[in-house]
Amino acid sequence: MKYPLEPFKIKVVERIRHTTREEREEIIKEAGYNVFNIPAEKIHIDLLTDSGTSAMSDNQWSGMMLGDESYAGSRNFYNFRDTVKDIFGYQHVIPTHQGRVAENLLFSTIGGPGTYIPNNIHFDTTRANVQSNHSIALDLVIDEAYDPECDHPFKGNMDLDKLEKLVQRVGPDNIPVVMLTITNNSGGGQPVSMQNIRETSELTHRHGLKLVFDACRFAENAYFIKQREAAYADKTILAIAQEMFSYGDGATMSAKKDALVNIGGFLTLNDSALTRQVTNKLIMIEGFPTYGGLAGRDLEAVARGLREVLEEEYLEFRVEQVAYLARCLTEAGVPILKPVGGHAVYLNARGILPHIPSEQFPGQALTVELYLEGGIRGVEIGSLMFAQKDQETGKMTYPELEMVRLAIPRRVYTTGHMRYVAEAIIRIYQRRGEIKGMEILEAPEVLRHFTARMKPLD
Ligand code: P71
Repeated sequence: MKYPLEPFKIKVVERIRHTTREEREEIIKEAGYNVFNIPAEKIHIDLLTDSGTSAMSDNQWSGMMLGDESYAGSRNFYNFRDTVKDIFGYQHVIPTHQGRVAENLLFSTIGGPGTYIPNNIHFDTTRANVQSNHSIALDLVIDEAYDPECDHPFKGNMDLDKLEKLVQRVGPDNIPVVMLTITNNSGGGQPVSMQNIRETSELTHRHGLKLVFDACRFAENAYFIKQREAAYADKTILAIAQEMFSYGDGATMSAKKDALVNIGGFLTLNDSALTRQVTNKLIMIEGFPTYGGLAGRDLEAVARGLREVLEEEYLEFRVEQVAYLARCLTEAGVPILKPVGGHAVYLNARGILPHIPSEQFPGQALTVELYLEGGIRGVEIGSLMFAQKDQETGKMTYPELEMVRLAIPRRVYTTGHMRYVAEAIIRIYQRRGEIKGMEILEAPEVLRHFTARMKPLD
């Protein structure tokens, strides 16, 4: 089995503290069986998210010492802006402190009652920002995305038929923007092909609509295009990224993913009038347009991270490390979402725990077991996160997939850590029949997975 070799060596280390199984039983109970409530020091391998958890390079850290903390016109802003413009190619660059603020600025400006925002699949913060601005959020990904066994190379693709039908049904005037999430996180970190981006762009622009990327993991998407789409095998990642973005009109970005930083984001747009509206809001909620809620040093780290993420050796290891964990699991028969995504392995909780129905949160039950078995923190992406009352009918709807995501932080864990994670999961899989469902004790209506308190069923 190919053993991915880290293309970096370690200059600074961070201690991991061990807990015993008995300690973990106490800790998870106190946390209301919700891993968001566990102090990070009580976690052995933290795969809750790949967001904001990257290890920065010596190059990024040294850039932080060059932070210019001027209120207006910091030199780091210009470096940040020029880097974003070089890769994304849009006219205006609006810094924010994370991705969801870019979403909020966009949807609070263009959304509203009677409007529809299609996406391949909205990520939960995007959906929440769309819905709280009274627009209807629609997921129009290809059907293959919902079949965890289907090995389609570009399972993040937009279904052009569904998009065309939506435009016919509600009319282009009621679709302020078409979104495309690259890679498609909620569908398993699956890429969108260049062909699909091009065709989505053609359809969108034919109706006079705008295409905006949710670009958090754009470099991973570009790497998959290089691997899987013949015409791109010899192109650089930068050239592929530039071509992807050339088909759109803007992007929201959480720099906490593919900009290899711990905090940061931006909105980048071609539309000058929209940019003016958004910038006025930015000043009210984030800060002056040359820092947008970030320190000058943070902007420098983003600029440098955006260059580093385009390095092919980095991306090869990144994708191979995730694939290695997936291979260890599939060889032991553990059902996972196929094909493996760019930033995470998604355990197929419905496949692992077929005896637990959606109303009893199989994904959450598995998440709890991961913590108990190995001190591993994953995140449920299933009924706890996504079950909701249908906006039009009021009926409770459950997501098609019940998954547990093991998101791999960038440049943080070694392949040895991946082996440890695989072994713990395989042990759980061997005793899967004993695992019971969960019930909610208390939870808010929106984004309930963050704060819900649960308990295992007897
Ligand atoms: C992820 C996150 C961060 C997260 C969010 C909610 C619960 C747990 C973890 C954030 C995304 C994302 C996409 C496609 C926008 C955001 C928001 N993902 N779009 O996957 O994946 O970015 O966190 O910087 O606001 O763990 P933000």
